[in-house]
Amino acid sequence: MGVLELDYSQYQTVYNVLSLALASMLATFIFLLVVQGRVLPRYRQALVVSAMVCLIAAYHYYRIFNSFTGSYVAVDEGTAAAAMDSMTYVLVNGEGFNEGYRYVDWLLTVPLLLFETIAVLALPRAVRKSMLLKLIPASVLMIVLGYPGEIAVDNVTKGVWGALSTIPFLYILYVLFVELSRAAKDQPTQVGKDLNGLRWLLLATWGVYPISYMIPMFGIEGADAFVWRQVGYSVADVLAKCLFGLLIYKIAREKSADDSATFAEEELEAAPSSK
Ligand code: RET
Repeated sequence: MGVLELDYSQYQTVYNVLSLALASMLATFIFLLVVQGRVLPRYRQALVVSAMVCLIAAYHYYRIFNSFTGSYVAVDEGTAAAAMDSMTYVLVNGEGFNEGYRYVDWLLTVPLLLFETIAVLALPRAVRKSMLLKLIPASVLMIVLGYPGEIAVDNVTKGVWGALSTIPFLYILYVLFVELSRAAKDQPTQVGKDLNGLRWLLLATWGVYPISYMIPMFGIEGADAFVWRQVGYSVADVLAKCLFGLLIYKIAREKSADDSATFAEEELEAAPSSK
């Protein structure tokens, strides 16, 4: 889909933000793989899953980027060929800009993000299982219900699907903020602190998605709405995947140091004296 025409700065904004997201995903993917050895084995699965999320996203950003550059061509309407502001980019016939890649990406990465959140807390097996059985189906439902509204052109259809998708979204927040707190009550205080950090980052970044989705409903129209949506989704993706992955790594390291005195000594204490 996409809009029919973008001006020079609108085109550049989308182009650059997609490129930034692709670079961030690739770099975080490599980082999370390289640091595997710097946490105890029991926390490595969370890091592997987080790296997978970044790789899946990098692939999709590559596809989104190509879809974008393939669907808009530059037309110079001015007399001076060098004048950038006379340049417009028009949507060419063909497949068009494919918004679906984002939803395919989320369908895979959102359940994985929830999995890594639960995994790094190292809760008892039964608690882990019961949380995931609630969170994962709800996250799939949230994405599937959001898609028809994303591709809809009128605001009423968008609103209806958006509202339906918000129900599982609120349920996920309820499970993370209420049920998970109850389940983690008997855990060491550090788990409680980690959990708090993770879910506030999660709420702050996940909240950007429905806001970006609703941009056309705020009266922003046409190309501006398109550009803001791409910027919103891409920035939110970088925070929800890369920054979140780095926080998972930080927590995994702290927990490793708490769990094992040898690890703490080798990884934390030995570092300054080895200089
Ligand atoms: C939609 C539709 C409108 C209502 C809501 C939505 C929520 C989307 C979210 C997406 C999160 C994606 C993540 C991706 C990172 O990998 C589908 C936009 C509530 C919360 C975290």
